[in-house]
Formats: sequence, structure tokens, C-alpha cells
Amino acid sequence: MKLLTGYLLLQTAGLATALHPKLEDFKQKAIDSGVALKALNGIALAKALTKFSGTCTPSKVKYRREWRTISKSDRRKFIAAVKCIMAKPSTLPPGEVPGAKSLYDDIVWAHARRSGLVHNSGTFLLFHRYYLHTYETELSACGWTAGLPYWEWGLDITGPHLSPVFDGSDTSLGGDGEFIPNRPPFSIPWIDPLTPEIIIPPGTGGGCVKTGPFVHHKVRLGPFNMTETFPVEPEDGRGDNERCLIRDLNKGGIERWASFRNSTELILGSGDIFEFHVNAEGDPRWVPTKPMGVHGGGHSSIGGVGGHAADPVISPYDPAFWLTHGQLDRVYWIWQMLDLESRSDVFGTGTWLNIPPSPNVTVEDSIDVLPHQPPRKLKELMSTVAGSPFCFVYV
Ligand SMILES: *[C@@H]1O[C@H](CO)[C@@H](O)[C@H](O)[C@H]1NC(C)=O
Ligand SMILES: *[C@@H]1O[C@H](CO)[C@@H](O)[C@H](O)[C@H]1NC(C)=O
Ligand SMILES: *[C@@H]1O[C@H](CO)[C@@H](O)[C@H](O)[C@H]1NC(C)=O
Ligand SMILES: [Cu+2]
Repeated sequence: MKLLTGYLLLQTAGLATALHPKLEDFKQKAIDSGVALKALNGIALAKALTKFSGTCTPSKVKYRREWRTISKSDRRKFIAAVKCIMAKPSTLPPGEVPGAKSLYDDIVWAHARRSGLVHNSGTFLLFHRYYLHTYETELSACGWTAGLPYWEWGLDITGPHLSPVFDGSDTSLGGDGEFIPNRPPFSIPWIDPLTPEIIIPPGTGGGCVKTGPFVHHKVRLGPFNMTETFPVEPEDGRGDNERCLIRDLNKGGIERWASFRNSTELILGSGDIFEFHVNAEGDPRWVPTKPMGVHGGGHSSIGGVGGHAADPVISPYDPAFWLTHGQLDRVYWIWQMLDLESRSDVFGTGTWLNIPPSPNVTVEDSIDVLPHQPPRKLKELMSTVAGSPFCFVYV
């Protein structure tokens, strides 16, 4: 009898945890090792699979997977599809963005032209979700019909330069940048005076990527002058300024801001979209003592000091951009799916750090990824299993 009661209690506790997981439900070891985050992904997935609607069905849903859980032959297929996007010609109107030679450049431009509106603003999370979908759609046209892969930062806390994601093999996203010694650290020039200075020590690269599938990949657009480009579409930087892809893999980015603990605490410590958003992006106006957030942590772990992935305007030039943002969207998705009904809101105004001041964004407002994806109301981008436009889950 006693045994039965204990069993029932356990069951009940287990169910409560599954429905409303809390930080206290997990041992510190489980949080720091990624076991908790994996469990949360499992709960989110179970909930997502009950929410299919519209044209999204279990037979159509795309599974977005962590890079190293994808077979090596499939990774090569994915890389071939990325190269296919890089080889397709630009489709922008002639003369509008003279430096855009390929479809890949076009897609980078779609981010660059909106950078003053979709960072540290109310559209940040959903614009990037829609932007990843744009890329996933183009990958599909290039033969990769599975879900966009993501990169779980926490697995590489000992150093991204040691990761199979960046080992420079033909099943990686390319290696580190060439090592450049004696570089000074980078101090992030926040416009907001509230934020303490953020110092990023140099990582293990700093120069051009010399190994792996993307050694011939060219960065063309930019650099863009941030002061002038925010928030309007930049005029400078549209020409062809061909150069190599620079990386500076940097374990500090993961250790300080994007560890398993950081992602798990973000999910379980955020009660509403305000808390989730300002912590995920490290918005200096709201969390001045916790700048960067997991988003900035992911970027700086690839871009470090001077790497393209750390450039807020043209970071999509690094093919790893899509995987680090896939992970950010996954963390957002897990958080949302734990209670989708109450987590389908937005927080923030329509401009970067509200410069210049703009109204609060609402779910009735629209964003686009022109010319690739049409305007959509933000409320249409909340569920990833409603079919219009999304039909994907994270596993
Ligand atoms: C960027 O824009 C600012 C403000 O207009 C200007 O002072 C600065 O010289 C520009 N920098 C570059 C590199 O063009
Ligand atoms: C991120 O997690 C690490 C432990 O993995 C911790 O030392 C660090 O303080 C956390 N960063 C933030 C901003 O919470
Ligand atoms: C915009 O949102 C902020 C934060 O929630 C709120 O304090 C403010 O009143 C809102 N402004 C308007 C005009 O609704
Ligand atoms: Cu961005």
C-alpha cells in the first residue's frame, strides 16, 4: 500500500514537472550538463506535436536537429545545398545593391537592410525565426528538404575550435580563422551609457577561414556604418567589397553567456515575453548587468574579435550564423511551447534600442524578408506547427 502511494505521488510529481517544469525540479548537475535542457526540449516537443493545425501535419513537419546528430553523408548534402545558394545569381533589381552577386548575398542584404529595426526591438525573435525560414526554403530549393540544423552551444563549452562543427573537415562548417597572435581585446561600444563595458578577449583565430567547405566563400557587402544605417536602409556598404570570411572561435562566448546553464535558466527563469526577450538579447536598457544574453554569446563564440559572425549587420555571411540562430530560435521555441497560449506575445518598440523612438510593436504588426518572403503578421509567426508559414519542430 505504501509502495503504491509512493508510486502515485511520484507519478503525480512527474506529471506536474512535465506540465510546468521549474528550475528547482532539476539538480544543478543536470542543468550544467545539458540533461535538463534536453528534457525541456522533449516536453516542448511532446506539447508541439499536439498543436498541429492548418496545412502542417505530422507527415510534413520538418525536424530541426543538432549538427552532430545528423549523419556525415547528410551533412555533406546540407553543405552542398548551402554552396548551391552561394552559386545562384542575385535576383535583386539591377543596380539596387551592386555588390550582391549571388542569392546568398541577397539573403545577407535582407538582414542588413532591416538591422536597425529587428535588433533590440520587439520584432527581434520573430524576424529571425522568419529569416531562418527564408534560408530553409532556399535550401529546400537546392535539395536539402530536411529541417535547418542548429548548433547546441553548450556541447562546446570547452572551445568551439575543438568542435566537430568547426573542425575544418568536409562535414563541418569550416575551420577557425587563421590564428593571429597579439591582438588586443575588443570592447563593445554600447551606445547606452548604463551598460558596463564588455571586453571580449581574442579567441583562437582572427584571420581568414582556411579549411573546410567554405574556404572560397566571399564576403562582399559592407562594412556598414552603424551610426548611419540605423534605422533606415543603409546607403553605404552596398558595393562589391570582396574579402575572405573571418572567424575567431572563442570559448568565452559560450562560457560567459551561452552555456547549458545560461540557456536553461533563460527558459525556466522567464515568466513572460518581457523577461524572456530582454534576457535572451541582453538588452542593456533592461538588464544592464547581464548584457549579451545567449544570443550575443552565440555570435561572439564564432566571431570573437573581428570575425564576421560578430558583426550585427552582416553576420549571416558566416554560414554558421544559421546554426547559432537556429539554437536561439530553439531556446525561444522550447520556452514558448511550455505554455504557448500565454507566450504568444511581443515586447519592445519597432526600432533598435528605440532609436529613434517608435511605438510598441504588437502582434498585429507585420514583418517581411523581402523579396524572399512576404509580409506576415507577427501573430502568424508564433506557432511553428500552424503551417502558415511554418511547419517545423526542434528535436
Ligand atoms: C559613419 O557615420 C558617421 C556619422 O555620419 C560619420 O561621422 C563617420 O565618419 C562615418 N564612418 C565611416 C567609416 O564612414
Ligand atoms: C552563464 O553560465 C555560467 C556557468 O555555465 C556562469 O558562470 C555565468 O555566470 C552565466 N552567465 C550569466 C550571464 O548568467
Ligand atoms: C509600451 O510598452 C511599455 C512597456 O510595457 C509601456 O510601459 C508603455 O506604456 C507602452 N506604451 C504605449 C504607448 O502603450
Ligand atoms: Cu540579426
